[in-house]
Amino acid sequence: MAESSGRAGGARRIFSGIQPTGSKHLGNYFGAIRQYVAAQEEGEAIFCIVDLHALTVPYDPLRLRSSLYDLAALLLAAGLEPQRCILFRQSDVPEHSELTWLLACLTELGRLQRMHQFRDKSLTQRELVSAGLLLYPVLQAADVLAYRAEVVPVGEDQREHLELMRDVARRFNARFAGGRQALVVPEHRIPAVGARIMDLQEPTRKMTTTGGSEEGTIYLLDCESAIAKKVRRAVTDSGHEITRAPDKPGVSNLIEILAAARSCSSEEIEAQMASARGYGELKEAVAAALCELLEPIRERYGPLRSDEDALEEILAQGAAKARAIASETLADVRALMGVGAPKRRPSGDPATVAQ
Ligand code: AQP
Repeated sequence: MAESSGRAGGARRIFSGIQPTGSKHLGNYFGAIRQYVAAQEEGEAIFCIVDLHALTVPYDPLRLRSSLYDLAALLLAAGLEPQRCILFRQSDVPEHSELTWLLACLTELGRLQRMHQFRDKSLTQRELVSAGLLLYPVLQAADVLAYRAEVVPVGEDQREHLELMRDVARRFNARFAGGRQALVVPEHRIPAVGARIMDLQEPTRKMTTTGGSEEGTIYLLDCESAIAKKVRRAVTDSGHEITRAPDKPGVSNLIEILAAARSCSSEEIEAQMASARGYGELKEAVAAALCELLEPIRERYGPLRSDEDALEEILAQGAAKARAIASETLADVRALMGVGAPKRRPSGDPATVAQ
């Protein structure tokens, strides 16, 4: 049975998924996309545009297709390189859906009902609250476990889902594999800075694709003047000291954003800003750093987005490579769970079932 320990060269496998919903924002970039780009240096990097997850909230089928291309082009513009990673569309690899069902049969209903994301979204969603929304974390577990990935780069909001997937993998291994790591129990990787970027207008809630304010959300493709305007209008707090504190969520968020943009710690930003004349200077520094960071992504995006055939080709090649890995895991999972015809050794001895 293929397991991560037997991987050629011992390279770590890194996997993450991202939804093709709406326009991607600064939180997605610092929490996830930037980590994806760095992961290409480190090991076998696999990234999935999770269109099946996007069906769990109200959506328009035509818009979904075009958002998928938007996101594929954005990921490439941000630095993913098809020669150095596998980039694919979730629905092109049917093993994700099959594994979801198999793992759903190992997941407690009550735990899914208590998940924060399910509770929040089912309360605010005006249209159908589907069983798909409840099963969202199981599909996410299937995404990662199908690749026996060791590391999952995500933002802070995904911590609870990662814990569930780890527990599902452990339960599978205990119940069906005699405690062996037939499914790898993955580690999450949450960045030290930028793991939870907050809305600029409501700095006590996270920057988000759905339900956030337009003015409080910096999109990765915002032009320089839009970035400057949003940062200038960001809600700050009373006082004038540029330090983080629980009663200063607005300033704390701006410090965190600047630290993430400059790839340093928030303490360093506080030290650099110690002699600043006030919040205006902090905002100027944030706007300048974001414009510098995002300009090259915006420039690369246009030409990439305009060639949908090329994007399809990249996704198709990625899906073929992804499927080769996921189908091996599925064959093992099916065999261990007693599903389908028994796997037989190629020697032809019909009495011997391979596991
Ligand atoms: N505010 C954030 N700060 C840091 N990381 C964040 N992420 C999301 N928001 C923040 C991380 O981005 C990755 C992709 O998340 P997704 O696939 O859920 O995409 P999304 O729908 O665009 O994410 P949102 O904004 O959180 O949308 P909602 O809440 O509307 O569904 C993940 O790794 C996530 O942690």
